[in-house]
Amino acid sequence: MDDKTASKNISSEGDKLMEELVQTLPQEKNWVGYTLYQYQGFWYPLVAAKAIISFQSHFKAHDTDIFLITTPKSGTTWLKALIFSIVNRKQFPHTQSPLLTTNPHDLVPFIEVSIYSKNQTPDLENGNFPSPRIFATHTPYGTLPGSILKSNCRIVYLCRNPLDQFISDWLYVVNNFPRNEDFKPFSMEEAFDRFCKGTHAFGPFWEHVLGYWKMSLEHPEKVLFLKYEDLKEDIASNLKTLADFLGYPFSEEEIRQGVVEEISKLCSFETLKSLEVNVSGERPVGRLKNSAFFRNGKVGDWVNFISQEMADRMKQLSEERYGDSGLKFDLLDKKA
Ligand code: PAP
Repeated sequence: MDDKTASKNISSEGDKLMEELVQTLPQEKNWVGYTLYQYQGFWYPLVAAKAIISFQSHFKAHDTDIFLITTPKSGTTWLKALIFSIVNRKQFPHTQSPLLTTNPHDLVPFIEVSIYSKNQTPDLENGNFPSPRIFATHTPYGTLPGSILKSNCRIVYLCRNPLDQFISDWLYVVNNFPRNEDFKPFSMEEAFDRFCKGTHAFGPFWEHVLGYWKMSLEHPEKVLFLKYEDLKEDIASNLKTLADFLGYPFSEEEIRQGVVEEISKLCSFETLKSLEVNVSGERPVGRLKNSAFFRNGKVGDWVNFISQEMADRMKQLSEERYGDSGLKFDLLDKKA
């Protein structure tokens, strides 16, 4: 047997063992009937479960790595664009930015979608990823590989109020993914109930957010905790905070020249949504349109979908779960 065939056999043996392992995990259905698997307290679609177990077992962090970690639908696409622009601004002035022709997900890869989905031990060294390596993931804090926690790499965490996140995720799933034909899909109310109980992809929401919130308080030099609503309210000052945290601060000269405003504008919802690549482009796998990542980008859109009764339930849950942790989301009443 030659080396190539041997390594192929080892890798398919590894895949078989991984599949067997995942099938022993607790299972639930997602909103359109696909199976979610529970690993270390959180629920994942099959591909993500396998990828995250491989990531946790094999990933070796560099001190210069940047991890962009989010709850789904909290503005990952936006943050990918912002971080890419901050780090690469000397190489690509805003008029020549790759963002003008490339979707942010193709510039900053997802650990669970692009890196570990096909290969349990991808080669992330040897110049395959220029330094600093920038990766995105929805992995919860307690499941991160030990080498990320031990290294000096930086983590930027982004989350969003749970009502807007739920609506964004619900619409993304029902509008973009084929239904499992043997399954009667959940109504929005049933899906909401599951979200509140924590059985949704990368849930429970509460524990995901709390894990990174606590780490950002204990290790502010390692974890920067951001909220979508705060970025929306004041992108310029958050962009400066982000650049300082990552070790790429804006100079006085850059600030005078308006570089912060240029990056804010380039990465804004309005600019990215209207670029040709994001209007008509598609993801490399799964026939998902790039436009699926740009819906309306507003704070408080939940009022158009969710009853006051459901919102009250979420508010009460937030108070119970976050207690005196200092973490709070402003969930205004519908009439406000
Ligand atoms: P992902 O977790 O699947 O990667 P993610 O990018 O986190 O998705 O979330 C998409 C949400 O961010 C969408 O919210 P909406 O459904 O409430 O509209 C999307 O519109 C919003 N979004 C995408 N890009 C931007 C941006 N540049 N500025 C503000 N919001 C954005």
